[in-house]
Amino acid sequence: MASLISRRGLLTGMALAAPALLVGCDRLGASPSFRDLVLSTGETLAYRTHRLFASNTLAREFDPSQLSPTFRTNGNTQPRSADYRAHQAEGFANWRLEVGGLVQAPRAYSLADLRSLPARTQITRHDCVEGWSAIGKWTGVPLRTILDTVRLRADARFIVFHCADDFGGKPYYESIDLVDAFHPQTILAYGMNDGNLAVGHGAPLRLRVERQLGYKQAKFVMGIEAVASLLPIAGGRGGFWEDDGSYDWYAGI
Ligand SMILES: Nc1nc2c(c(=O)[nH]1)N[C@H]1C(S)=C(S)[C@@H](COP(=O)(O)O)O[C@H]1N2
Ligand SMILES: [Mo]
Repeated sequence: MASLISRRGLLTGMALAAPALLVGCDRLGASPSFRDLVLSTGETLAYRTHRLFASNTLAREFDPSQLSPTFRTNGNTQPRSADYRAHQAEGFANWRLEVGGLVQAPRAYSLADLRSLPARTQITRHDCVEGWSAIGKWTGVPLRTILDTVRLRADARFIVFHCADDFGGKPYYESIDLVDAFHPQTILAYGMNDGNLAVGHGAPLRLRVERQLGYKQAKFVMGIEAVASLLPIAGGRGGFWEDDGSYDWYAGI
């Protein structure tokens, strides 16, 4: 959390101090309503700054020699739902990724379907707010390939990832905006470090959204939903930790 705060402090300082950014600053609402903006979902200063100045940048990719010797697991490592465990026992042969919501052609994908689509592999650094990082190699389907197939409706603004696990009965979920959803490095990963994605790391499928922090990298993804607003979902803040009040919805790095 400390790094998040200092990062926000840095961005705030930058935006307020640099004359070149004053126009952006106005647009960001450095005014009496600034506090409201910062506190409302999706309107943090970091989010606005990223979207104004760096929406298409790529996250750094690394060389295979830089892979971390061990990549720890974090958060839930074994969903306890009977449904998930049944799929796990079958090696996910009958598991399906459900893609729906505000799309014109909802559909379900088996793991074989996903593996048959053009894949992307990337070596990136995962940064957890709890203060650790690891470099891993991820292989999967670009999310935009899926979204181009199901065709978003014009009113879709966010993509929500519904996960198989829960904390105290509250399902884990996450969400991103369409800039990140169509970003070339945003993939649905079924492979890690040249092997199958292990259960501890989110099998059969996890999100990699490489310009954001660890908690956005949803594991055990069962469904993807296009929505117009995050407010009607669970606690209305766009993710499990966001609803909990622990972390911000936008975790750009
Ligand atoms: N479904 C689900 N996704 C999750 C979590 C979780 O508990 N459940 N933890 C998050 C956090 S805080 C981190 S740092 C990463 C950990 O991924 P890893 O277990 O592959 O290291 O997954 C993220 N995605
Ligand atoms: Mo994390």
